[in-house]
Formats: sequence, structure tokens, C-alpha cells
Amino acid sequence: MPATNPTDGTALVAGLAESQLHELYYALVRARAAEERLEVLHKQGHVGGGVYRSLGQEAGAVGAAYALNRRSDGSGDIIAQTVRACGALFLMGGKPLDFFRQYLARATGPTGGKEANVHWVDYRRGLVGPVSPLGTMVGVMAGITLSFRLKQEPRVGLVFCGDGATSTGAWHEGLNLAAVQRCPMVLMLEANQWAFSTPTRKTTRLESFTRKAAGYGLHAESVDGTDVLDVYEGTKRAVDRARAGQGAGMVEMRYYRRKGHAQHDNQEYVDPAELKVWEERDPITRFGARLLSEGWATQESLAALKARAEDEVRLAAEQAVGEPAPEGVHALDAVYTDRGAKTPWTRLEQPDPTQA
Ligand SMILES: Cc1ncc(C[n+]2csc(CCOP(=O)(O)OP(=O)(O)O)c2C)c(N)n1
Ligand SMILES: [Mg+2]
Repeated sequence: MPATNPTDGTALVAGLAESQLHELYYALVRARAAEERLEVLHKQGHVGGGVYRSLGQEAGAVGAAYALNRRSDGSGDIIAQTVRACGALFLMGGKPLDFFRQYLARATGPTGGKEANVHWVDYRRGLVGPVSPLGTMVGVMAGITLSFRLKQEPRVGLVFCGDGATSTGAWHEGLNLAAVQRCPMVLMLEANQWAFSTPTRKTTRLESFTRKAAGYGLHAESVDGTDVLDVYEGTKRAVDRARAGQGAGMVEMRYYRRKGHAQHDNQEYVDPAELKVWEERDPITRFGARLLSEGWATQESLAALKARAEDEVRLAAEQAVGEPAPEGVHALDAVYTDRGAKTPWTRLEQPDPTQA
């Protein structure tokens, strides 16, 4: 699409106006800033669990979520995020403050300090959340989106999952169900070339995961996961198809996990030359350079967006650090659906600490 006047809100590229391109840049920088701050908090001893980075994958999460109808009243599209999709989580309306509260296991967080990182749910904002067993969310999302189709709700669900997850039985069962039932579901495949320390070449003989999708008769395409506009456009095509009743799809986002599996993993098994190649394709640097070269942004406007994103993240992190850890007495709150039910301590005929 040819460039048009940047000031009047008309589309410049991929159907997006200048303000939207800036929004994408902001979202990319915010995701990276949040994870960088998290790494610092981890080193300072504030984070009890693991810290999982999406360095080099930010354009995937951001470009994908940007293609959705995002609402905060429970009527919009939905995602099942992974730990490497915080950029999508924030775009859907998940707050950086809640993200830090989760990682820091604060009483004030979405799970009250019971679960770590991105394991949280906010149905009104379309966040279905992940579960840890790899591949399992594909079937769950197939089920949810099947309900959209049956109720004739024009809603679409994105389920993110890693390339390693494609080797689980649950992944195949879920995908086949989505294909056969023509669910309005799009699988966002995070093809980052690693599963822990296992390279992709040891988990599949295929050169593209789109061929796994083709095996179930699904529409699938590959996008450059380091190019936020390519991800956005590919996702939009799949989402539009799904919404129009043409069935489930897959978008394979090709990029590279530039950090270890989590903070504890120093990547000693990774060839530094390979890392260097992918550093040169950094999604934020690339998109920033494109915005400048096309005249869609200036050095000053990019610097201002970056400063604003970093401020948002810094304030959220500072607030979360200052908030309290949960009291032990609340350990079983919301574990059972009936909050008025007797606690297991009672069942075991031991003293109920909440009644002490
Ligand atoms: C069914 C199952 N098997 C093993 C694990 C342990 N596990 C957690 S993350 C992970 C690697 C995931 O790799 P991938 O799906 O490629 O995602 P990435 O970490 O690269 O984003 C494994 C094996 C698990 N959570 N679930
Ligand atoms: Mg992987």
C-alpha cells in the first residue's frame, strides 16, 4: 500500500496510520523494558521463580495482538499467552503493574501471589492465560472458540505456543479438533529454534511447522517474526479468515530465542556467531530504522515513545516492589471455587488457622 499523508490519520502501510505505527513501537519498547527491569529485580533477589525473556521475539507478541479486536468488557477477541508473549499481554490491557506483582508474588497481584509470571486470567480483557503442560492450551482454545462459532459470536482466539510444544500429543489433538470443527482459532507458533537446550533440528525433520498444520488441513503461513508489520499482516489475514467462518489457522513466527530458557540458563550450548546474526535482526532496531527511513517518525518522536514506555515500566516496578507479600493464612483463598467452603484443614480435622 503506498504511503499517504502521515498527519491526517490515513494508512501509511499495512492499513495502519502513523499513530498506530507509533503505538506498535511503544508496545515493542515497553515489552523489552519490562523484561529488562525484571532481570534487574531478579538479580536483586526480588523474584522467587524464573525469569523468561522474549528478547528478539517481541515483534511476534506485539504484531499478533495488534491484529485483534481488543476490548475490556469481555466481548472482544481472546488470547492464551505464553511466558514469552508479555508484549501481547500488555496490548490486551494486562497492566505492567500486575505483571510485576505476579513475578514478585505480591498479595496484590492477580493471583494473590500464588502463581508466577504470566499465569493469570482476565476474561474481560480477553486473557485466557496459559497452563504449564505444553500444547494443552491448543485444545482448550479450540473448545472456547468452538463455543464462539456455535453462539455465532464474531470472536477469534489466538493461542500462542512454542516450537517444542508441537511435539506433544495434546498439540496435535487440539489442532485437529480446531481444524475439523472450523474453530475461529489461530495458533501463533513461536518458532524460536529452541526448547530448553534442544535445537529444533532434533525435534522435527520439517523445515517449517506450517507443514504440521497442513497435515490437518489447516491454513498456515510463515512470517518474519522479527518484523512487526509482517507478523501483524499475517495474523490479520488468519484472524479475518477465522472470523469470516473459514476456519482455524496457524501463523509461524520465525525468529530466535536470544536468551537462555530462563534466567538460570547461560546458553553455553549456543553458538555466539548465530546469536550475532539474530542480534543484527533485532525487531526494535529494525522497526525503528524503518520508521525513520520512511519518514513515519523522527529521532525525537521515537526517543519520546521510548522514554514514556520506560517510565510506565519503572513506575509499575517500583510500586510492585513496595507492596506486601501474601499472608500464609490466605494460601487457600480461591483455590476452591466455593470460597465459603470449609478449608482442607477442617476436613483433616486440624485447626483452621483462619478461625484462630
Ligand atoms: C508436556 C510438557 N513437557 C515438558 C514440559 C517442561 N518444559 C517447560 S518449557 C519447555 C520447553 C519449551 O520449549 P518451546 O515449546 O519451544 O517454548 P520456548 O521455551 O522455546 O518458548 C519444557 C520442555 C512441560 N511444561 N510440559
Ligand atoms: Mg521454542
